[in-house]
Amino acid sequence: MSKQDFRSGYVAFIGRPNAGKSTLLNRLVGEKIAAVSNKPQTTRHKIQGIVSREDGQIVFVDTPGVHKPGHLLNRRMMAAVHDAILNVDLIVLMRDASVSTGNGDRFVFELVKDSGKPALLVLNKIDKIKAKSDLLPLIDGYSGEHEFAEIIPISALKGDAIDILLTQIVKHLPVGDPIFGEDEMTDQPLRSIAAEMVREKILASTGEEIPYVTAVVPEVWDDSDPEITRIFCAIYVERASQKKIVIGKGGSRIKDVGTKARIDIEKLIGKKVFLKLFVKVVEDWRNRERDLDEMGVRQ
Ligand SMILES: Nc1nc2c(ncn2[C@@H]2O[C@H](COP(=O)(O)OP(=O)(O)OP(=O)(O)O)[C@@H](O)[C@H]2O)c(=O)[nH]1
Ligand SMILES: [Mg+2]
Repeated sequence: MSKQDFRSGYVAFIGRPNAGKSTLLNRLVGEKIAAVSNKPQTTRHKIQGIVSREDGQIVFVDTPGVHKPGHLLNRRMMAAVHDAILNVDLIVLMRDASVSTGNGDRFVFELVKDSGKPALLVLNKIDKIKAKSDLLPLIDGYSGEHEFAEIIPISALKGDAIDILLTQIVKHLPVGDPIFGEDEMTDQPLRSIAAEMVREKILASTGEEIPYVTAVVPEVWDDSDPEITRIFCAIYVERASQKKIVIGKGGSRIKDVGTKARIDIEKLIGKKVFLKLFVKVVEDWRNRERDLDEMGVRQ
C-alpha cells in the first residue's frame, strides 16, 4: 500500500440507546473498553477506539444513545453526541434492525441530515431477524430517508459483516497519515475503563431506577506492588434505599459485582487485581456540576 493511498479519520457511532454502538466498538477494537448492557443510556461520555489497518487508521467515537435529556447528566450526554457529530469525518448511524422505527429514530435521522456529513447506515442485530428477505424492504425504506453513502446490515454481537463494514468505512475517509500510534487502542485511561466495568456489572444485575442513579468513580489506583494492582471504586447512588439494593442481602450483590468486574479488569491490564467497592449516597448527583466533573461525564 503506497503512502498516497493511506486513509485516516474520525468516525462517530450515532444512534438510539441500545442500538449496539458500544458492542460494535468493543468488537472492532478487539478489547472490551466500553460498558455494554441491555439498559438504555449505558454510555455516558465519548469513548474513542482506534483501529489500525494496512490501508488506513480509523478513530471510532462511541457516543451516548440519543434521548430526551432530563437531568444535567443527560444534557451533558447529548452535548457529547453533538460534539462528536461536529468533529468527525464520517457518521455511522446505527439502528437496531429488529425493532420498528419510532419518533426517536426520526429525530436521529434529522440530526444526521442536518450535520451535512457523509453517513453510513448500519442495521444491527440481524442475527435476530429470522427471514433475511425481510431486510431488503428495510434497506429500501431507509434509502428513501436520506442519501446514505452505504447501508450495511451487521451483527455486532456475532461479528457478522464486520469486515465489509470496516472496508466501506475506510473507503469513505480522507487520504491522510495515521493520527495515533499503531498499537494505541483507546483514549480512555485504564482507571476509567475499570470503573465502567464495575458499572456494567451493576447494570446487568439491577433493574428499575438503579442503572440510572448509579455512577462509579475510581478513587484509588495503587500499582506499587508488582504482583497486584489495588483499586478502590466508589459507587454513587442517590438514596439510602438504593444503597441497600446495590449492596444486596448480606452484601451478596456487591460481592458478585466485584468478582465479575475484577475478572474483566485483570484481563484488561494483564495483572492480578484487588478490587474494593463501597457505596456512597450523594443526593441528586445527576444535577451537580462538581460530581459530574469528578465522574468524567465531561461538559
Ligand atoms: N442479538 C443482538 N444483540 C446485540 C447486538 N449488538 C448489541 N446487542 C445487545 O444490545 C444491547 C445494547 O448494546 P449496547 O452496545 O450497550 O448498546 P448502545 O447502543 O451502546 O447503548 P447506549 O450506550 O445505551 O446508547 C446489549 O444487550 C447487547 O448485548 C447484535 O448484533 N445482536
Ligand atoms: Mg453504549
